[in-house]
Amino acid sequence: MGGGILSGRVGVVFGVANKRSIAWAIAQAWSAAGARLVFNYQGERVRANVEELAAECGPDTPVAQCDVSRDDEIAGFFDLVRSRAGRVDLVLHSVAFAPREALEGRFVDTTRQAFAVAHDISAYSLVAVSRAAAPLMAEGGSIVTLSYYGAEKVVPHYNVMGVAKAALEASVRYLAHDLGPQRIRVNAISAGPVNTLAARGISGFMEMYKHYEAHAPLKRNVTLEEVGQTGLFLASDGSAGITGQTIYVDSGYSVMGM
Ligand code: NAD
Ligand code: 0WE
Repeated sequence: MGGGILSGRVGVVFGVANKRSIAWAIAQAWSAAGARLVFNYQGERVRANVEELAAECGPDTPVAQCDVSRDDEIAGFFDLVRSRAGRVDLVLHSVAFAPREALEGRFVDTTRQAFAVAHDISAYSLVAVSRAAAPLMAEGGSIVTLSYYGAEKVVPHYNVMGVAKAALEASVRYLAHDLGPQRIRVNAISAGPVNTLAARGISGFMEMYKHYEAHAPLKRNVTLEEVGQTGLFLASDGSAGITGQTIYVDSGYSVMGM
């Protein structure tokens, strides 16, 4: 991996659950470009999965628990990153959660608790992770998160997740302003629908998938590899002048007015 465009860089990856995770697609692209990686897992349920995938990036790839709703786990995770890698150049935040009921009924019925949980895990966690990573990013670097069109326009049933993604995209801009002087760039990828664990449970997901095929300019859905390659671009010096942005990887769907 000596000659890759990310050789010598250390990347921290939040959000791999299985091989279909968007985080895994981006991690594979980073690893193939020569980055050394550290992975989180959310809890024991996905630990073995993540350990197995991480080993594909190198035999000593560190894997550690980090529930991003817990400040103590974020602190402990970055202690481990410091001891195992000594530095951070890249951070991938590919984490979202809202209670299932909140994605089923009407947005107007969102409870205070569901609103708080969705924003805590899906938006605030980017702020917390960025603050913990920044002291290790002494030579600057790139922070990448994942968003979705429901941040900007109403997508039926996306509900409180759309509001949380709007907060996430605004957080990207404010983080870009704060961390820019340290040469840390912060950007979001707004991906079209991808058939992952987080999407599969959603009723009507297949109809939405077909709707994109019918209406997006490219007349197809995006692939995990395409999202991975944009993640690689945003991590690399090829995007050195880009920060605070939301980049659409959606077959062009978001430009359509009808
Ligand atoms: P996924 O289920 O593979 O990934 C979601 C991840 O979030 C999982 O790894 C899960 O463990 C993690 N997570 C949830 N709560 C957490 C917590 N408290 N602490 C730590 N980790 C936690 O699904 P995905 O589709 O790859 O989702 C990744 C990101 O991509 C999300 O931000 C999602 O909103 C975004 N996204 C997905 C799509 C899509 O259609 N799949 C489209 C656009 C954006
Ligand atoms: O961000 C997402 C989904 C994130 C997500 C998924 C779940 C399912 C299981 C967050 N929380 C939960 N909670 C659960 O209990 N996407 C962009 C995928 C997605 O989800 C939708 C979509 C799309 C696209 C929900 C409704 C409408 C469209």
